[in-house]
Amino acid sequence: MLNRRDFITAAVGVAAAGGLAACAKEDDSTGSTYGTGKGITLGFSQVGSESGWRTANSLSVKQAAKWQGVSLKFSDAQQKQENQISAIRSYIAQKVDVIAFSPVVVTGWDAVLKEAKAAKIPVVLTDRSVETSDPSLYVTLVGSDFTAEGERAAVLLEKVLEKAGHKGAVKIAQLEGTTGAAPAIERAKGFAKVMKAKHPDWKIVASQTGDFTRAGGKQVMAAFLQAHPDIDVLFAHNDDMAIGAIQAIEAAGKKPGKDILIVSIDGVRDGFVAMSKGKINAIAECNPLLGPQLMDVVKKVHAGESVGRWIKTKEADFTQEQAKAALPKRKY
Ligand code: GYE
Repeated sequence: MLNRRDFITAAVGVAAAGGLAACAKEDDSTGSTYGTGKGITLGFSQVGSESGWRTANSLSVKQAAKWQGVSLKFSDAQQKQENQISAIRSYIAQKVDVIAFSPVVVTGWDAVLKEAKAAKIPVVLTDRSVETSDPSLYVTLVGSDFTAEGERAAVLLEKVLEKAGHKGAVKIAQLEGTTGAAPAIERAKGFAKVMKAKHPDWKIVASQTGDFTRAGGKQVMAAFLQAHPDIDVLFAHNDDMAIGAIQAIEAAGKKPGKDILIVSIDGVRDGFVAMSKGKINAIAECNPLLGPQLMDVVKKVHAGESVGRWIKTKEADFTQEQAKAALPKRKY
């Protein structure tokens, strides 16, 4: 049986898929009605430009705002919380109608969110969540279930190990996302949950942040390989870190996807390319195309309509065979 939240999630997923189809037909359309956001000013504070996922996400937000006629004030915080806090403060000072932001880390937002509340400006979280003692400080979160993504990555690893004919203990290196960020915390948690429940013979022998970047992934993986030359598996919290790690693995004279099996999360184009070359073994998708859903929520919130507390994104899993077939149609 579908509960109400599942039903909404499924409906949103279908709507999002429909949006992509419309996008292909109508060029810059995002699947929502043209111009229906006119008169709304949205202040949006983006995390940064750390990954392929983020590039696709920023573009999706900008295109959806343009299509729906929402006047968008956009700023890039370069992965620094203090930059996001000053961007939000400046949106409050400019009296925007709605504020949306993708919080770089989960903690430390209460003060600025209270300022927004005092100014009666609703706040919508997008992509990442926050930890707060007062849930009334934000209206809703539009984004993925990161714990589920971590669990899906572990289930994909089961299949990858089986296909590779790996027997016995599994030594895993984990490249974590930005320390304190919701996707880093929750993806690690989901993966560990499956490990604990089903795989006493899997062991995380090294785990460190690569800050969701290629450079970080490359540098940390090089250090992992020095300290643990017998690593069997890399679990990377995003494709960009996996791609950086692939360079370090090759530089160490090993074959990524064979000597070291790799599972990551996101499903950006370069991740798909690496997968179709056999260098990444499987990817749990995290959909960055949140713009149309975000604008729909912004319009509702502005109109005083109620929205659910968490509007989830629908995602898929991909193996190497599926990557080859999906690559030509990949949008980001
Ligand atoms: O997986 C990663 C990005 O918050 C879901 O942030 C996002 C993550 C994404 O840097 O590539």
